[in-house]
Amino acid sequence: MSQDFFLKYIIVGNTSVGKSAILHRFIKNDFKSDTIATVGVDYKARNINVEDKSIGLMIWDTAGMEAYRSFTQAYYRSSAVAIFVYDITKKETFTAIPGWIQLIRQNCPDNPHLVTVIVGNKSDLEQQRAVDSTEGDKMAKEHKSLFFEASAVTGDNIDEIFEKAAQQCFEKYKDGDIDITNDTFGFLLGPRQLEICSTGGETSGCSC
Ligand SMILES: Nc1nc2c(ncn2[C@@H]2O[C@H](COP(=O)(O)OP(=O)(O)OP(=O)(O)O)[C@@H](O)[C@H]2O)c(=O)[nH]1
Ligand SMILES: [Mg+2]
Repeated sequence: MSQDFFLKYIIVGNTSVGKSAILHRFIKNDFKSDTIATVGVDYKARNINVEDKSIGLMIWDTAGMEAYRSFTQAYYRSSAVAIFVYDITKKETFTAIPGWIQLIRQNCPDNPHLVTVIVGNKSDLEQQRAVDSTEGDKMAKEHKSLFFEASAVTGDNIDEIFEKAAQQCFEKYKDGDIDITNDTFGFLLGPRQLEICSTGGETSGCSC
């Protein structure tokens, strides 16, 4: 399949909040209960459609374990979207989110248009809930982030996390906020758009 655009996503948050399970659900529409902690980083890709465009999502899943922190930071740069995950049953994973946001912003200083999403995962464990959804919503508003409660087990809201973020990126692009020639925005032209640009055809939304 030929994409119009590529977007770079990064997923961060404390260990065991379910980052890899969320990505596995998004890519395979499946849940694996026997996952092991991510070592360093993992990478996966999937195409989605936004309006009439085909967008290739390039998604980096990082290890939450402190020991890998200096290694994973190298992957934060040039992201279009940062997804911050906490576990609704573990308060400390939620209070850690502002620190994660600060860390990502420090590493993407040249991208004021970074799209951020806060995700409260494990919404299937309602009986063990330790973070109210209104707290998550409030934090997201404070950080101008999208907010979802989701579950990698049931699949609830998983596609929405990735799709809404892509839609927001595309809106910024259409508004002229994204310089496509500057890779710090995490937004690249795909083969289909490159072809259109080079043949001088329809250039709607194209900045070349
Ligand atoms: N009940 C429930 N368990 C989940 C969910 N998502 C993940 N888990 C479980 O939580 C544990 C940790 O999941 P991972 O996806 O490995 O967590 P991670 O955030 O990638 O952890 P690191 O790679 O160490 O940073 C595993 O036992 C998963 O089966 C969910 O939505 N609901
Ligand atoms: Mg992981």
